[in-house]
Amino acid sequence: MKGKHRFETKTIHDGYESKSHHNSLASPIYQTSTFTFETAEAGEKRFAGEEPGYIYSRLGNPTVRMLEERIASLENAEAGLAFGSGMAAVSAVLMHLVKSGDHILCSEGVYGCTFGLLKMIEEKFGIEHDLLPLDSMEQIQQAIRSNTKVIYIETPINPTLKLIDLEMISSVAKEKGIKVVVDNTFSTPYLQRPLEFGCDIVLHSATKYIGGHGDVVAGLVVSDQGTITSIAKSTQKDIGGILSPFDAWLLLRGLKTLPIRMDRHCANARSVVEKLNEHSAVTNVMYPGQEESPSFLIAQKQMKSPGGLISFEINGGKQEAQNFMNHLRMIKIAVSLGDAETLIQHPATMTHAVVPEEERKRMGISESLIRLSIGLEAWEDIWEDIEQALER
Ligand code: LCS
Repeated sequence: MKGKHRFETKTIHDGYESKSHHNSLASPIYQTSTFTFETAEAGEKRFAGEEPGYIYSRLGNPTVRMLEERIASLENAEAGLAFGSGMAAVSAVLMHLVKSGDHILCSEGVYGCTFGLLKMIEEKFGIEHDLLPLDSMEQIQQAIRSNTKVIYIETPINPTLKLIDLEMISSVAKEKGIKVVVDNTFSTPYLQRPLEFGCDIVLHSATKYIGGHGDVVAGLVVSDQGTITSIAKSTQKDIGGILSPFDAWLLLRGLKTLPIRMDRHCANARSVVEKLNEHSAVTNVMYPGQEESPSFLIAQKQMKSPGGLISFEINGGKQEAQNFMNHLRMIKIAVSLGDAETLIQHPATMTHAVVPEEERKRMGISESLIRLSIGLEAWEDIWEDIEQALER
């Protein structure tokens, strides 16, 4: 079934063939840790790769495989791999690509724990990195060293929502034989498919829009078959950050409504952005869908829509930001994003608290910066809640 249909159809059908599962409409959950062999010799053949079939759920599970096939199809990739969290995916990919003495070039601005991981592998294994804006070809060419193995980017960047030109990055990287890894969490394959712009590996915190209901923590990776097989047999198998069959099933279910959910998230965000721009207590609205945004043209080029996240600064500092959040009535104060509920968080003290202050400032994360993950509620209710809290 893979590849035949349009995106909206693929989110529902790809990766699952009901005929092979007693015509069950919903995909079954193979809640098993291991798989039995008819004979000792059959087991030997499976381990040797001479006979197809499952062995042990850390090495592969049918429900998880359905999800891996579906996400690969949606990202237009050859293959996919599922993990127990977004960070398990990020670490397995980086551990696969680099070794001691290598260098990673990274977007100036990444999720706080990705920043923490880069620091940890620098301190423990001597894998160096540079965080740079990556907004011009000359700057990237100058920053590439003889030991640079990976360019790692988020676009949109968490939480400033700056964009990076995927085509530009991949053209520079290709010349030098460097792999480009894109964290596509904020966009999902419905809004942006980095492999189509020449990038090599795409990963997700599937905890967010892909799950979409705030009830699962998961990660996904897609790439060419060789790369995925290699990660599956090395950093996934031996470090072991795998996804459970039930969580894979939740994600298969979540994906079925991804396009309609994303359309609503995006439409709601546009309406709220307009209102935020008009409010006198709001000083700086960060949203790549506005013409005045430095990322506007990149959004037009590589995204179907700029997404459902908005960051903004308000008059004042940390105290004013926290006061505003404390006066919200419907909107929930929580990290994570991409859920049905509108969520709000304060990056400087929450998702990016691990990033040292100086580094945070360079990333554009001020004390008055607030990140909103626009939910699926009526946008008027979202705005009315924000407005009354701003007035207070
Ligand atoms: N990549 C991005 C862009 C993220 O935003 C996150 C989590 C991760 C990777 C890690 O994924 P996880 O292991 O949590 O599934 N971002 C969070 C956030 O912004 N608020 O809470 C978590």
